Amino acid sequence: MNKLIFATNNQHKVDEIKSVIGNLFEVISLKEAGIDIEIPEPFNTLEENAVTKSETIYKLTGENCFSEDTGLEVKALNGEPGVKSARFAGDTRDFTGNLEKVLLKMKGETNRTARFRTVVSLILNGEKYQFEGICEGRITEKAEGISGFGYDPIFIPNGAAETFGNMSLAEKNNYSHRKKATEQLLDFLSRYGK
Ligand code: ITT
Repeated sequence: MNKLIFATNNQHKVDEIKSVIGNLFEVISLKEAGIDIEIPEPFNTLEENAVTKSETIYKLTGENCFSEDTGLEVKALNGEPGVKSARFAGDTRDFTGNLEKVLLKMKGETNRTARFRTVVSLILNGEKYQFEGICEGRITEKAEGISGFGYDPIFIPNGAAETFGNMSLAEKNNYSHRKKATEQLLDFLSRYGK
């Protein structure tokens, strides 16, 4: 039970989640497990895509595992890019193209409210569990900073003056959707079986 495979191909997510879990559990990325597959994310909700990712790896390995699906939900864009966050500007999954598309669609828009939402899907001893983490904030007028990944340079979390792109990983963790979802996962794991 101490070992968990993290069903992701995104190394930034691995770094962020390992920074929260520390050595409480051994988190093994797909790369570290020697698994090289692209897991499809065909659904219209973060919840369904997250479950698909964890189920795929559970069927393959029979090991306890978890996955997460994250979306940037922009109010003035009716929740877009949302579940399409990875491929907003096309199938090349280009981080810069994606954030430029958001900035373009938000040009002149005064309501810049947005949030990141992370859904974690855990499969533990064959049972499925789900956790959620939300970070409210706003979209900037232009990209700022080079830290993090994805939409980090265009998102300022509530209570901060800088974008995630201008924060260290530790600073991002003070606000992060992923940190909040991972804390719920940790809380569940620490109580499991007691
Ligand atoms: P998986 O292998 O885990 O599926 P992925 O990169 O495809 O990795 P998602 O399907 O969850 O991940 O796609 C979400 C996209 O949203 C991701 O590629 C980033 O562009 C963006 N994103 C996710 N979390 C983010 C964060 O904390 N900060 C900025 N952008 C983020």
